Amino acid sequence: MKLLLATNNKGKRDEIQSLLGDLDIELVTPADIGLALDVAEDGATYAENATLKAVAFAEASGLVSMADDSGLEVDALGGQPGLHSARYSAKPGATDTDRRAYLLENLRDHPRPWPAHFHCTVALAKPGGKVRLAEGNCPGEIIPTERGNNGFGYDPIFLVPELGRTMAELTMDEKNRLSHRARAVTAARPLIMALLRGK
Ligand code: ITT
Repeated sequence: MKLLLATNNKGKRDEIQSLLGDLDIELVTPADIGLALDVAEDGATYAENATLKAVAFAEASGLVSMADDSGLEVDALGGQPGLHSARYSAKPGATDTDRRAYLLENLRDHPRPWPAHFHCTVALAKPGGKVRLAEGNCPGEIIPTERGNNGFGYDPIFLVPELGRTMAELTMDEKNRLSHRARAVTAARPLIMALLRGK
């Protein structure tokens, strides 16, 4: 039984591989099967974008595929960058570092604290079949100075209040105990097994 991890983001892929590593299935990446696919994420919701990615990868590979659409929602910015988290920047070719700097620039005139949460929706698609969804959230707070070198994206400026550490100061195992992605993928586990068993 094979599950294709339908993402081009290495940070996400590593986390999902660790979260599902104990299941009795083979996790394959697009690179493993020589598949390069860049899906236009023009849906209006996380669920729509996750579905677009999962279906495109499932149809291109013939494998049951799992995609993740996720984002950071900052209260003071009315939920931005949200769906646009991966592309949130004023300049083309921006890196994760540029996007964190841009977010902090936009927050500068707002009084602290800056509550925020990460959201993740995962979509599971079987070629020619129906799509199943699961979701997870993780609350926290944006801080003005980067801390930690682990993780990816906005992790260095996302504080997990109960631990007093940023996501980038957590090991992957620690992040995988509480993150939005961990919650969504954990909720998806029975759906994955049912789909792979043809149910
Ligand atoms: P794929 O579409 O190929 O999966 P992507 O990075 O484009 O990769 P998204 O469209 O779902 O994925 O964008 C999610 C963005 O939200 C991601 O690039 C980060 O900037 C941010 N993000 C999501 N989860 C995160 C996490 O766990 N830690 C830090 N930032 C995260």
